[in-house]
Amino acid sequence: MNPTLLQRSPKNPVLTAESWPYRVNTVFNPGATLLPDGSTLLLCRVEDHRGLSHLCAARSADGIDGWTIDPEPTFAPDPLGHPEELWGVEDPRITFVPDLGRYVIVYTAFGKAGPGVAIATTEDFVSFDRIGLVMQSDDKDAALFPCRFGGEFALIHRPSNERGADIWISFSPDLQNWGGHAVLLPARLGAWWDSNKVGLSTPPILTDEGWLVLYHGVRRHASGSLYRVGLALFDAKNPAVCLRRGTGWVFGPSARYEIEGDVPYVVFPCGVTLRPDGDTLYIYYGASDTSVCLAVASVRELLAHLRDEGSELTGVAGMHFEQAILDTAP
Ligand code: BMA
Repeated sequence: MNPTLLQRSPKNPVLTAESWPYRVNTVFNPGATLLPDGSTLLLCRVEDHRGLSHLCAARSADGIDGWTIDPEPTFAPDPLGHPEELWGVEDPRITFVPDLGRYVIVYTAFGKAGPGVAIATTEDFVSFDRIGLVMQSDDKDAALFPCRFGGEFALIHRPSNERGADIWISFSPDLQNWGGHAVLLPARLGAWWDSNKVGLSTPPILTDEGWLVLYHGVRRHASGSLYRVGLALFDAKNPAVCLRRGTGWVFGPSARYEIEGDVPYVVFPCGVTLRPDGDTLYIYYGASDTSVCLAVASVRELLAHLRDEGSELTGVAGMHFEQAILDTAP
């Protein structure tokens, strides 16, 4: 792991339960976006003392400190209108879609059937239009691409079952009806850091070399699970094509706030903003399912790292599945 690729902010954790204007248990896994005035909005997952989550917005001029937090939940579960949200809404990813002139929020809706993927849209983070559940359970870790491909929207998500949990891509003409499902990035096997379970971290980032994707890999061990972050690159015009996949993880729990908390040894990015220099990324992550933290990275350096130590992958998602695993073996 290259320790310099993602630099922890000295202000970490940037937001905690103590920052909140009302009583909460934990705040973590925030979606992020830049607003038209250049300020940063985080849509944080807030867990209350029942254990149920809602979303609450925090705004900051520089994306680092001076946060103003909504005085009450910004986006609360609607269990009557949307029973799939009975036990809460979690882990939002935000994509601004210029075509729609709206922010599209993709989140986990947790209901009796299990966690599924739901979509809501907003112009202002004050009023929201729900599209509702788009991927049935078990499915989570989803985000929308900001543009269409051949006229269709594309969604990354992570269905899971007893056989494992791989990252998939699906397409839709209208954000409601989804098809063209294909595996995008399979979990590796055996002892790998990303064996058994992988999931999208932040929404994909468009670079000169393609879509840069941060994803989390989970390694299960005797006393729990270890959540770390790795990189992959996908074709700019056809995001179902994986161009490169990193070998090792680039970020993992080591700071005190990442190894102590409600769920220790978890770093879980859901939000990213590209700073005005066009290279610096502010990556917002949940630490130990307890606080909101910030890590700073350079797109140029992440791409160079993928070139140096990643393996080249060819083939459309869902094809060459076994080959992809062999290709990435050491
Ligand atoms: C995942 C998600 C995340 C959580 C992580 C670690 O499955 O539920 O919300 O941060 O587990 O607990």
